Amino acid sequence: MLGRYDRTPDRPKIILDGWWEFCTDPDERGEDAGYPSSCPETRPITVPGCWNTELGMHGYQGVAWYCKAFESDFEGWAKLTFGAVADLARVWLNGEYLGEHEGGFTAFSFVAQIERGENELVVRVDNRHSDTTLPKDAVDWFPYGGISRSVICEQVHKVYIDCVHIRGGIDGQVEVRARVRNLEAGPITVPLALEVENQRAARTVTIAGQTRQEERLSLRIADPQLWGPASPHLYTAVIELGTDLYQERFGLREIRVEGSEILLNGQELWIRGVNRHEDHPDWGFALPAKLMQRDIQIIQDLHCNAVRGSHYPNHPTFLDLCDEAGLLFFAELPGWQYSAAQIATEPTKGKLQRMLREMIDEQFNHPCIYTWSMHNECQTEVDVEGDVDLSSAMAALIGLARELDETRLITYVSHRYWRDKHFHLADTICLNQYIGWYVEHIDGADFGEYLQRMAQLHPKVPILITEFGAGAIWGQHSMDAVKWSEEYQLQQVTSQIEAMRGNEHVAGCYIWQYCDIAVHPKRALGRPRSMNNKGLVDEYRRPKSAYFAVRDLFARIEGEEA
Ligand code: ADA
Repeated sequence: MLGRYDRTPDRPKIILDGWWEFCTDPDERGEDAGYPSSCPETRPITVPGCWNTELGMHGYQGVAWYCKAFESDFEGWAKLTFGAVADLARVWLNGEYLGEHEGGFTAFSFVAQIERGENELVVRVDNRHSDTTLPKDAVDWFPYGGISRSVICEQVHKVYIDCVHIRGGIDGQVEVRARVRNLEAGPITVPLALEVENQRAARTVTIAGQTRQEERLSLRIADPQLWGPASPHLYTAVIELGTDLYQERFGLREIRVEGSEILLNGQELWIRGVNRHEDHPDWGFALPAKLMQRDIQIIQDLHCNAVRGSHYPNHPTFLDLCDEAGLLFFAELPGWQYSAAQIATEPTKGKLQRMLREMIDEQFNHPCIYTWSMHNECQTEVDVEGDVDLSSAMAALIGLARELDETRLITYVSHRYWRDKHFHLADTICLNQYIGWYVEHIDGADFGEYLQRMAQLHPKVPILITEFGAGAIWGQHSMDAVKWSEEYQLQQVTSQIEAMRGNEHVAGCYIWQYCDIAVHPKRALGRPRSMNNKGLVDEYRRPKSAYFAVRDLFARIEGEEA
């Protein structure tokens, strides 16, 4: 399933997870030769999954083919949704080319005619990266390839609900914006209705032939129960368009900043967070739901109230679980260490904008998401240099985010401290720093002085330390707390949290990172075990000493904030 519940329970559907036929295509012959049916050797592989976790496939960066034969007991229009394919996907249904999608962390779909009886779905996947892909090559996580999230084929009527965005205010006011679609040639008039908790709004709509249009409906919930970490109340909206039904959960909550504070439902919030990659040695990006649930349990045991989905749009099931757990979520695009030129020029400029639209479209209704982050550690100390006008490009990207979603904070993450030229565009100042790990000082400043200097420069904006930490190899102990020992990590993380608590301009932090992760093969030499070892738990979720110290510290801070 794509999430914790079925958004379209009335639509007949075929879940295409499970066994597919698979072959690699290192010389890229497949498109001309008609892979995978003509491929000399195919083998079974499971979807969702990442091929790099198959034996002997660890380092494979290239093209591979997937094929699934499946039976349908319905025919006609069907919506074929891929939860995510890493990274470039080309799709054929019964020999007909449906199109392509680039970007390994957002869902995409095609509406096509399906046959009653036997059908065949073929997907060509390419997980190579370069300077013009999003993310770029050689990032600090493993570039897994494959159909990494669920695939679903569902029957749709000639008019159906394509996408729903729900805005829920703390006064109980609910507005639903539904994108509705008519697949027929001529216009169709149908009833549209919204129901939440016995409140109902309805009217008829006319949708022109072969178009998509947005329709709005609103109502007010009496005696509103707000969504927040202490009590994550969720409502369900049921939207009906003719005979099509769409249900979606949402929350009533408000997030805003006031001076150097972040306010959730009018109350000051101090973020106790971790950065989390979707990674596990056995699963790659394709974590099973059970493991996502366990991660949430561990993160809650740490007394966190927030997770940063570093560095890409996360799995919808994980977001559903955060909604239920009351864990705030920091959602981000994978523009990781892009140069100013990459942000400001095509094709990467357009790719950031397209993925931003996809991420917001798909994830809009999760109350857990309180902020959208445009990118991480890019060359943001530049404004305009020659042909590169980073200022205009950043203003345009952030402007687009605000236009798509005026209900959340918009930001980006920087490691350029006082040299950064774009903080005025963001609602929060998000800083990554590794004083005490990669460097001892920044321009002569120790960590406390660094915080003071940032606060003096930006006294009226909340500061979040979005990354800080130290590498520790699980089980490595040292009397002298040397680097790579659990003791060093414990000291580093806890002392920096204490320093942040001592500065009233800091609105919280995200420890780098939740669990140890595999790194890109090109980075392996600088990373013992070919892993980024800054996790509070290792890759199998075994706790290090810092885990217990952070748990105590976050529990204390939670108490101070209550
Ligand atoms: C960066 C980056 C992370 C990770 C981290 C580290 O700040 O944002 O993705 O690479 O450093 O461990 O060095």
